[in-house]
Amino acid sequence: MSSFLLLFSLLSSVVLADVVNLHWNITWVTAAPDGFARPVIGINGQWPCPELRAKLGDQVIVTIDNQLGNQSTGLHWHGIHQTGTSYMDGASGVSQCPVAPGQQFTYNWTADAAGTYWYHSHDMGQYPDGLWGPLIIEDPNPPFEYDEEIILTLSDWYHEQSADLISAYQSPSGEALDGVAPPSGGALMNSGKNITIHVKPNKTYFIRVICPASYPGHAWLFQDHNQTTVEVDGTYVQPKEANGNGLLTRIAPGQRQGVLIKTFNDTSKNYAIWDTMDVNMLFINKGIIPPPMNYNTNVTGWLVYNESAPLPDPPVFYSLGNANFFDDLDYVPLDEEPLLEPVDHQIVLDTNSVNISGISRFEINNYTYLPAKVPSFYSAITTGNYSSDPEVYGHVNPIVVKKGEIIEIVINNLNTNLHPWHMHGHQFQVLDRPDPMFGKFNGTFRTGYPHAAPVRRDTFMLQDQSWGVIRFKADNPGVWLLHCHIEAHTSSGFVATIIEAPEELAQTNFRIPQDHIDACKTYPMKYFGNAAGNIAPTNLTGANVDVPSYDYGAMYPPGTPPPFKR
Ligand SMILES: *[C@@H]1O[C@H](CO)[C@@H](O)[C@H](O)[C@H]1NC(C)=O
Ligand SMILES: *[C@@H]1O[C@H](CO)[C@@H](O)[C@H](O)[C@H]1NC(C)=O
Ligand SMILES: *[C@@H]1O[C@H](CO)[C@@H](O)[C@H](O)[C@H]1NC(C)=O
Ligand SMILES: *[C@@H]1O[C@H](CO)[C@@H](O)[C@H](O)[C@H]1NC(C)=O
Ligand SMILES: *[C@@H]1O[C@H](CO)[C@@H](O)[C@H](O)[C@H]1NC(C)=O
Ligand SMILES: *[C@@H]1O[C@H](CO)[C@@H](O)[C@H](O)[C@H]1NC(C)=O
Ligand SMILES: *[C@@H]1O[C@H](CO)[C@@H](O)[C@H](O)[C@H]1NC(C)=O
Ligand SMILES: *[C@@H]1O[C@H](CO)[C@@H](O)[C@H](O)[C@H]1NC(C)=O
Ligand SMILES: *[C@@H]1O[C@H](CO)[C@@H](O)[C@H](O)[C@H]1NC(C)=O
Ligand SMILES: *[C@@H]1O[C@H](CO)[C@@H](O)[C@H](O)[C@H]1NC(C)=O
Ligand SMILES: *[C@@H]1O[C@H](CO)[C@@H](O)[C@H](O)[C@H]1NC(C)=O
Ligand SMILES: *[C@@H]1O[C@H](CO)[C@@H](O)[C@H](O)[C@H]1NC(C)=O
Ligand SMILES: [Cu+2]
Repeated sequence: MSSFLLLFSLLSSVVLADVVNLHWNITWVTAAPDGFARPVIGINGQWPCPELRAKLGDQVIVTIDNQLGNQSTGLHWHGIHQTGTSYMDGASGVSQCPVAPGQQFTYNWTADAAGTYWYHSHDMGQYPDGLWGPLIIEDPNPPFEYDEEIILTLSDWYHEQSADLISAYQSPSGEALDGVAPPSGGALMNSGKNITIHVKPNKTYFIRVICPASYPGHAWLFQDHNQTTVEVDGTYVQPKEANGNGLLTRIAPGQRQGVLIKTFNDTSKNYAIWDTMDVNMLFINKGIIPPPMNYNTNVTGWLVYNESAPLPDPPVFYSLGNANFFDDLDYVPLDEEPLLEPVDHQIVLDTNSVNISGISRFEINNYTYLPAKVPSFYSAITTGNYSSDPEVYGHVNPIVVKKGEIIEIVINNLNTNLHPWHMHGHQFQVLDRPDPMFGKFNGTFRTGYPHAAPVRRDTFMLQDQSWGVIRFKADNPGVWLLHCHIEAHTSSGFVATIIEAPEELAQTNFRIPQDHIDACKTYPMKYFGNAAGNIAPTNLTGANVDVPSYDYGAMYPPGTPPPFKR
């Protein structure tokens, strides 16, 4: 591209950028997506929460008003890099203080990468109560053609509230559950059961599939229709086809996948959309006890061509445990970004569940994440020359990386369940991720891995008792979480904190926005100093060192098994 053209396109993007300005009241709403009415968390009196849509280059400004009365809140923009705006990332206790009831708080960030994303609460283990929605950054020039767009969300649903589920999980009987019990309301599609999606004949649909699940992953297909994957987690990939009658496509909690389907010319029939929760993740008690026989992990919806024609049952595609899946490691980014090398810094994380004084937790290299008394980003900008010293961040599993380094992270999963790992602030290359039971990474990749241009995503599923290796370039100074996206596990300390280029953060003249400081004062939580809230960076006296019980409501007294219907 000539410099003239480059200048022209920069100018045109400046001219076309808009401000998307939203005011969201966060409130309790009653909803019954599976027929059972319960309180859920909605926005402006509505549930499901609204879709947020912006154009590439737009400035997104969302003011939230916490009207919940009895819980704090906050919103994370899942997959958005927040380049230069780490403090807008929305992770409570990390990039901001929790927003207390009665408080308002403004997020302001640039929609700098097109793709399929979502937003959700990153406070109190709260998003399974319904506080999430699709987040779409439209591309003015997508690298494929389509006529219309559809959003399809695949999630799980509980009749119990998150606070109670997390209390139950952290009770002495919780660890056997390996997370939380099978969802009581089963799977939902677009936050409902029996949904219909009306389609026109002879059209190409771009379907943005989002998995805002809180526990198991999902697999889905469109009866008789082939689907072609063109995007994963905001990364365009070389088109790859899955045949509707054989291969299933999988999606993990937190992930997104953009697929194209071509509708038939014949409008006499309708077709099922079939989805199942990943049954492998529903085995409890160290992977031994299967979900109850009568437990339906499936949900069905329909592509409707003809409203007068019947809605067919989904075909039975396979006997469970005998399905063929697409391996997401075989998607190739359209930009073919080469494998990042050489590695400047390798980090090895051994991960497992652990019982600490009767409380079920997860640990990373023998440490469970304990919240700091100051959001870690605020510690990075207020500890001066000490900001590169992991000590100052306390018990948050800090990983300090320098600007420009190529970082390799090896995650060894010693646990008997699968875990979807998500990183804020980046999309990482996924180099290798073998089948279950491969043990720990020994320095040797499998034959054929890593690929020359590895798939790049912000969330990847790690198999049980096996390993995964990812790489990224530390080109986005900020404080970013790396955590399992099963919400009960996040709340149980399955979290590390990447402190990226803290020396740069500490040296800017950045000032925390006044409403973010006000959130801290109201909660209350300190907003300067180290993890203990001390000004002397190495004085950690008073920092959190004990595991909190997350006893939000004490619905289940210690020792009592949680009342899940099995
Ligand atoms: C979905 O349809 C099935 C079969 O008709 C029915 O039994 C079930 O009650 C429906 N669920 C909801 C929530 O409408
Ligand atoms: C948000 O809540 C305020 C205060 O109750 C109310 O005045 C306003 O109309 C609400 N906004 C929306 C969009 O519901
Ligand atoms: C918060 O309020 C909701 C809605 O009234 C209620 O259902 C829930 O039990 C309350 N939660 C806590 C932890 O008090
Ligand atoms: C949002 O951020 C942009 C870019 O930094 C800034 O120009 C604008 O003033 C901010 N708007 C608000 C309402 O804070
Ligand atoms: C299908 O659409 C193409 C244009 O996309 C058109 O040429 C063709 O006639 C259409 N066929 C039918 C059966 O509608
Ligand atoms: C789906 O793909 C298979 C294999 O590529 C092909 O044989 C079949 O005709 C395709 N079906 C449709 C409906 O396009
Ligand atoms: C629909 O009809 C057009 C010709 O009009 C043909 O090119 C196309 O392959 C047909 N589509 C399907 C899905 O059969
Ligand atoms: C729609 O379905 C009805 C009932 O099966 C059928 O009578 C009608 O011909 C169909 N319409 C089209 C356009 O195929
Ligand atoms: C769920 O779908 C699978 C695959 O088609 C099937 O084997 C199983 O019987 C279904 N379960 C129920 C309860 O319908
Ligand atoms: C974690 O603890 C185990 C058992 O005490 C020990 O063998 C292992 O080396 C420790 N791991 C790390 C990374 O410190
Ligand atoms: C390393 O692990 C791989 C499987 O991940 C295995 O095939 C290989 O034999 C192991 N090498 C050594 C030296 O243990
Ligand atoms: C360390 O911090 C604690 C708590 O703020 C304070 O009481 C103590 O005096 C400090 N110690 C030193 C040596 O400054
Ligand atoms: Cu997990």
